[in-house]
Amino acid sequence: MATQQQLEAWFAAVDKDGSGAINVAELQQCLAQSGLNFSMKLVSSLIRMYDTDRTATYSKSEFFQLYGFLQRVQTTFAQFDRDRSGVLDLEEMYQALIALGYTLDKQPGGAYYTLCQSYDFDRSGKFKFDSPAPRSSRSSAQSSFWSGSARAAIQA
Ligand SMILES: [Ca+2]
Ligand SMILES: [Ca+2]
Repeated sequence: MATQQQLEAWFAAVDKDGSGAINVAELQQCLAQSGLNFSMKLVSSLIRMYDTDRTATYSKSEFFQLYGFLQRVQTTFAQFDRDRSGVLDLEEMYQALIALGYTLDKQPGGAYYTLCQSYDFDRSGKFKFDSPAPRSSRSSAQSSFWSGSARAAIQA
């Protein structure tokens, strides 16, 4: 788990204009730097998850909640990665999502496969994640953190 100091530093890094709030463009830029090119619409839905005061931006406390959620996703993924390969196959991914409280339609063409196709960027049928972030340096923590869990979190 990240220290308060690490969280503060991470928030400051994403809040490019130093406004004290993270807007859609700033979050999108942060994701893009980690190789996740999400549309404005998807990034907006990530913001809506914990935007409790409905400002369409993340305050620090809201942003930390998102962080906590993504940590839970990552921990759950690790539990279902039985061979510790850092990769979940479709079935393991499905079980992990159920454990997180998401039941998706697994019929061909249903919500689950639509979701998987949306985030399976290399079309491998497998989902990669890194070990829990943050690590020693801020930039690598940011990158492994997002690339590992954002794609599963974003559909909530
Ligand atoms: Ca800002
Ligand atoms: Ca807000």
